[in-house]
Amino acid sequence: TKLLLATRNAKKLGELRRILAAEGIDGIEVLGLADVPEFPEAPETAPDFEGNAVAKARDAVAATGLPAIADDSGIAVDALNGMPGVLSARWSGRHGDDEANLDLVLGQLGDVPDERRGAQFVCAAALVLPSGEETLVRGEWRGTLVRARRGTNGFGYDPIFQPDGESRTSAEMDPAEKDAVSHRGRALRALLPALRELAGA
Ligand code: ITT
Repeated sequence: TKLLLATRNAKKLGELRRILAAEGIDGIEVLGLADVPEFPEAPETAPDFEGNAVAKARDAVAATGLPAIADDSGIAVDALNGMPGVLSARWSGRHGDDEANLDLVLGQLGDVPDERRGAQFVCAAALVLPSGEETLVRGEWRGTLVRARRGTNGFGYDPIFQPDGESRTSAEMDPAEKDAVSHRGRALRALLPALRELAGA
């Protein structure tokens, strides 16, 4: 069985592949968008992560005929009323410019005190099958935003996100450590029953 990971974000694709590989689902060949003919990018217009994840996965299935997983994710900052949220990838106005997006959030937070620097990563993941069957899951990861970048692992907002109970940022954690507790790891592991069913089908 083939399974398409429908993301144009290379770092996100890497994490999705790694998380699935760690779970060792036999009988599923995992593909990225580079392995299928090009198709236009679905506009992300839903007000929530779930709506965007389902829309991206449905588009990928419609374009390729393959089962697909899409992930819509981002960081919701308490002191910014949950923003940038679904706009995390393009908060600065430049889609995928992690540095500019992170700088803008840090600037907007200013010197808000530590106790009001709470934030959570959110990942909605949708598995859509050519039959139309859909499974939608969500993972969250709470922490606080530190004042200056630390670490070089991960991507996006990882250098300023310090998970609750951690003294390191998620960019200072080993990839496998991040996957074990991250929003994306949690969401993908919630898809495992549906994926095992797909593998056995
Ligand atoms: P696709 O829609 O093609 O998958 P995208 O990068 O546009 O790629 P999203 O709209 O879901 O994807 O935006 C996700 C953004 O949220 C991402 O660009 C990061 O800025 C942030 N983000 C999500 N997960 C993250 C993580 O694990 N660590 C750091 N930042 C993360």
